[in-house]
Amino acid sequence: MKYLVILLLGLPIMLNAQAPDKYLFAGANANSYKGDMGDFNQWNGGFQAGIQFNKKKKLNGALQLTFGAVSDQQKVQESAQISQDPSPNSYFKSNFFAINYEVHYNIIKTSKWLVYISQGVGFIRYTPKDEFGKKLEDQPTTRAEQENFRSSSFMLPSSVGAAYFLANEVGIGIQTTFYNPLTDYLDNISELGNSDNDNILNLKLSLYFPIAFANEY
Ligand SMILES: [Ca+2]
Ligand SMILES: [Ca+2]
Repeated sequence: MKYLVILLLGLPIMLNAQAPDKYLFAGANANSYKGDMGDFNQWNGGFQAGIQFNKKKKLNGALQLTFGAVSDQQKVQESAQISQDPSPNSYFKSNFFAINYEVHYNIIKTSKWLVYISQGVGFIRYTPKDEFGKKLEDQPTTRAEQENFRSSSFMLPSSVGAAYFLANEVGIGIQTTFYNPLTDYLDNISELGNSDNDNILNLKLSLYFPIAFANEY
């Protein structure tokens, strides 16, 4: 009888000690661009939310939505070169929306700490605009003749991240990601620029909340 009482008293603690199968996460991010106009010169904020799966020890999936923006401008000297026709835009700002799935490989996973690297696949939708807020897509003189683009692309985001969990299973995490979009048009410039694709560096801070209700049924 004594052992049964101990077992019954101990059971809820043992159940609680098990890490949640899933977390909901949400937070803020900062984004910088590398491309035909420059390398990581400006930062723009955004926010993200998603679901982090947590069941396996080594490999966990995550699904996330991100809103953000990237921008850059040519230095005055560079844009003051002899005007040519067509001439590429000297400024852009692209608001973007991205959805991606990623697989995390956990380097460290304890009840308190999580350190991982991840590779994902996703989709990004972006809208490059000039300094007056007008869409560059609608301004053909900023690109080579007959050069058009789609304002959406696949991406292959690569990340490294870490999270710390409190006793109540709420966590705080940071993640650094290169989006690796399969496009050169985040800045509206491709043929009049260099041959590399554009990229986005995304730094994010998220709070994690256990999704517990799934286990109660
Ligand atoms: Ca570009
Ligand atoms: Ca390029």
